[in-house]
Amino acid sequence: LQESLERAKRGEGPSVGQWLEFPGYTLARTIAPLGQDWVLIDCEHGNISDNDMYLQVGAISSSGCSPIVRIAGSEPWMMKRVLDAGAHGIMVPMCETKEQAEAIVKACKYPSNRWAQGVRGVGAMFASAAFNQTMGQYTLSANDNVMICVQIESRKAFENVEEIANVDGIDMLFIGPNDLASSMGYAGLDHSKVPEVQDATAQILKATLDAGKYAGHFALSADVAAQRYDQGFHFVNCGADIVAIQAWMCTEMSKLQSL
Ligand code: 3PY
Repeated sequence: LQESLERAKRGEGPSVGQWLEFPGYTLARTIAPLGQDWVLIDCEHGNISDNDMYLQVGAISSSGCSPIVRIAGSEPWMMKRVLDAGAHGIMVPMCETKEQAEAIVKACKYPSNRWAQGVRGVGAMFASAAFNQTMGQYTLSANDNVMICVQIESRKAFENVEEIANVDGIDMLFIGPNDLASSMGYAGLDHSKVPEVQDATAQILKATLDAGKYAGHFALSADVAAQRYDQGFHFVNCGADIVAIQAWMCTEMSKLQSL
């Protein structure tokens, strides 16, 4: 994950991922070796339980790909579960203030000199395997190795984005364009055609880059992902499992129905 982000920062190609809304070890095992840098397990909107998340994190990491988990809210216990499962990165939705961002960092870091405020509990029995490390190695290095990403996806977050971007320990700001548009009064519309949303997107990107952080943007196709990369975003997905399955099945079915 780290390597792909650095590559993207050098302008040598995006950090690319897949997005899972469905549960299942078998699904994760099938997707993980396809060549992307990471696979995101969506526990916010997907049909993915805590147990499914554990199994998918293991399946993805054992294929040499980075599991990233989006949690449902910003409760510290949710972050603890995901980190202890072995996620290489955590995505927290709806971060709107500097204080929330600081609380997220605190929950994700073990107490140490640099992170004296960290409160993460020690118990990474499963996480170490996901990093190919002993438990001791994992515990010593997790503060530096686990990517912390917050989503900027509301008008309030946009207004506070410079402060959020400058919170120490936040590695990435990721725009959720559907929620951002919705919060600006454009729910359900094509956000890419709404100037107010696109202006906000450009300003969020600038604040993120000015703070030296990684920038991510949600995308439902490789074409959109490529446009976002060209715009300056480092980290992009190229669709989602449910979207791909529905699109492929509809296309194939309609060929037969049109006979
Ligand atoms: C959004 O588009 O709002 C997201 O969070 C992506 O799922």
